[in-house]
Formats: sequence, structure tokens, C-alpha cells
Amino acid sequence: MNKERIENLYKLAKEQYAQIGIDTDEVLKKLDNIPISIHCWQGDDVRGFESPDTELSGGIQATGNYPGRARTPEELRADLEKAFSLIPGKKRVNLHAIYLETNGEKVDRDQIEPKHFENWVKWAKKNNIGLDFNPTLFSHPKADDGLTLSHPDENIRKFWIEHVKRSRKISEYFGKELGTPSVMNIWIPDGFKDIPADRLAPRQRLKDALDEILEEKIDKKYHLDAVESKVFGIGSESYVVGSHEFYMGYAVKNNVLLCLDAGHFHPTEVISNKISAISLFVDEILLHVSRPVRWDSDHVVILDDELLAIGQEIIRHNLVDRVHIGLDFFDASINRVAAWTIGTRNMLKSLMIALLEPTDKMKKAEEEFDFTTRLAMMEELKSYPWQAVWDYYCASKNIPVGLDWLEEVKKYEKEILLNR
Ligand code: RNT
Ligand code: ZN
Repeated sequence: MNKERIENLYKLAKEQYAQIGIDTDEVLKKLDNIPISIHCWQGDDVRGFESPDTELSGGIQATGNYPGRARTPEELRADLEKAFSLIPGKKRVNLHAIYLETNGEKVDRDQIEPKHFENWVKWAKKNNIGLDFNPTLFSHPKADDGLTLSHPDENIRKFWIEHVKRSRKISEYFGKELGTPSVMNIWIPDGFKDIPADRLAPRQRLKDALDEILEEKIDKKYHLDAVESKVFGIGSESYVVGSHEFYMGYAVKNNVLLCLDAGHFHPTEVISNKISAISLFVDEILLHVSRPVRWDSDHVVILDDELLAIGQEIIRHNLVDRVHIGLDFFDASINRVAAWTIGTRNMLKSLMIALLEPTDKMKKAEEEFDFTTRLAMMEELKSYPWQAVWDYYCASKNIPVGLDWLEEVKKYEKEILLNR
């Protein structure tokens, strides 16, 4: 794309935004500092590196068989680096315990250690990014009953408790090495396909297991605990142990982060409307920005109304430092580097569009019960020239502008991905 044209269009946009009191240069400075945690699992359909034939379980699914899935840590890191080159701004990478590296040694989940993630840390340092972490309580024989931390068998519970405790140490290690706290999110698949006779006992066991896991205090400078609820999963249609009420109560009482996944609520329920409410009761929030299509399908996030609303809720209430933005989608039917690129660029666009909004003016209209002005402003803003600001931002960071990134992905696909 023509540099002069981008600059001219930016100049015009800058003038137009200045008329409503917005300094676009300031907006881009702010945007450039908001980290997005890119989930590694889009790159390999949530398989990890424990063994080449691990089957994904826990009621989540990556559908599609697009060629080029990363099969090794080296391939996954190379693919992530390709995506980084197409995405402006500050990035983090979100890992799961199954992405460990053991040099061929069999290391079960209750044996994982920081050393199994040394390569990731080295790589993160080289790329100047932070890391986040997740214990993996699925895709394992000890999760085959559909229950883990809430399992009635004490031995199984103990195994998973040990796994999560060790995961916290790995997360702490990330934080210490990289100088930025690692957010460790606990999601478990536990639930029942059919109507339970006892909804309480598994929840009691989960609560006790979490209490035990969190017993050791870890400095928040290095590590933050988060818990993620769900409304249903494949195989847990009738009952999920870790429901929203369960984890909201747990997070408030124990002052841990509450993770809101966009696909984990009833179809007409949106997480954007939960952020402000929860912000009054917990210090920090983790988002799993995803796109449910009729179910928790984890489609690539698009710039739809809900994504725009999520951006607005973070920006309008000044929650940038208290809301950790993580992505959580896995589509195996399209190029995986493109999936990361599209989803992450959209997340950034939503934040930028929110930053370009004259929020004070809209809040003032609202306070004065001038709902006419409020609606009129919101509608006008939709066609403001934010795209010129976005293009300028990408160009200024040497990131492909517009659809130019797609050519890069196609080239990478031809040269690298199709040869796998
Ligand atoms: C599952 C949860 C969970 C996972 C990842 C892989 O429904 O959303 O966050 O998607 O941990
Ligand atoms: Zn999630």
C-alpha cells in the first residue's frame, strides 16, 4: 500500500477526530500498550506435545482439517512468530501444560516442572513477550470419567490437585523470568451429561480442591490465579460443576481473577455486560475472547457488536490495567496463522475504536437524560474514519496494511505449511 496515501488519509482522519476532542496520536500510543494474550492452541488444534496421538477431550472440539498444523514446538513457535509479524502492538502468549518439552521422556501431568518450559521462556525473552499459563485437565486418561478436581475418587482428585499446584509454580517461574505476571487460568471440564442426583457434592469437592491448590501464596508480581466457568459442554450438557455462580462466588471470596469466556454463557447472554458489574467485586478479570456460533464453538473472533462492546467496556471504564485480554478460539478449517491474525487484529481494532470515542460527551448526554444525543452520537461514530487510523498504525509499526497480510500468509503456507 502506498505510504503517502496512508499518511494523507490519516491526516484527514486526525482532523475529523480532533473536532470531537480525540487525539488520534494519543489513542495509538495507548493502544500500543495494551497486551493481548495470544493462545498457542489455535496453532495445533489444542493437541500439545505430550504424544502425537493424544486425542482432545473435555467436551471441546477443533473441527476441520486444514493442512499445516504445527506438530512440534519449533513449528508452533515459528507459526506464532509469523503471526506476530502481521499483528501490531504488545503481545503475550498463552500456553497450556500440554505444550511442555521433555526430550522424549514421558512426564505425567503430576510431574511437570518449570524446566519443561525453558525453551518457551528463552523464546519469550527473545521475542520480548510475556507468557500466561493453564493447567490442562483434559485429554488425559484420568479425565475420562468427565470429572477431575471434583472426582469422587480421592486419588484422581489428588493427581489433578498436584498438577494444578505444579502449574502454579511454572506460572510463577514465567513471571520471575519475564518480569511480568503470568495469568494462570483454571478451567476444568467436570460435569454430567444427564441430570445429576447430587449437584452439591461435586461442587463441594471442587471448592475444597481449589482451597488446597491456592493454599500456597504466590507473589502477585509473578503469578495470578484465575478461574473459568462454563454453562455446558459436550458431555456435560445437564450439569457443569464449575458454573458461573460457583466461580463468581469463589473469585469474590478468595480474591482471584474471574475468567469470562464469551462462549460460556446462554446464547443471548454477553460477557461485555458482565465486566462492569464484576469489576466492583474482584480486583482483576481475565477475558477469553471467543465467538460462539449457536454453541461454544470457538470460532475466530470477528469485529461484531459484541467484540466492539467488549472493547468499549474495557476502555470506557478505564479497566485496561485490571482486565487481562486473552483470546480463546480454535478453528481447524482455515489457515491457522490467518486465524490468529484475523482474531487478534480484530481485538485490537475493537479497543482502538473504543479509544476513538468521545466517551465523556456521551456520558454527559446520558447524565442529562439527553438520550437523543447519546443515540445520535453512537450511530454517527460507527462511520467515522477509524480505518485510516488503523492503517496508519499498522504502517507505522511496519505491519502489513489492509489485506496485505494475507499475501504473507499465503506465501508462508506455500513455502512452509504445505510441506509439513
Ligand atoms: C473450554 C475453555 C478453555 C479452553 C482452553 C483450551 O471451554 O474455554 O478455556 O478453551 O483452555
Ligand atoms: Zn476459555
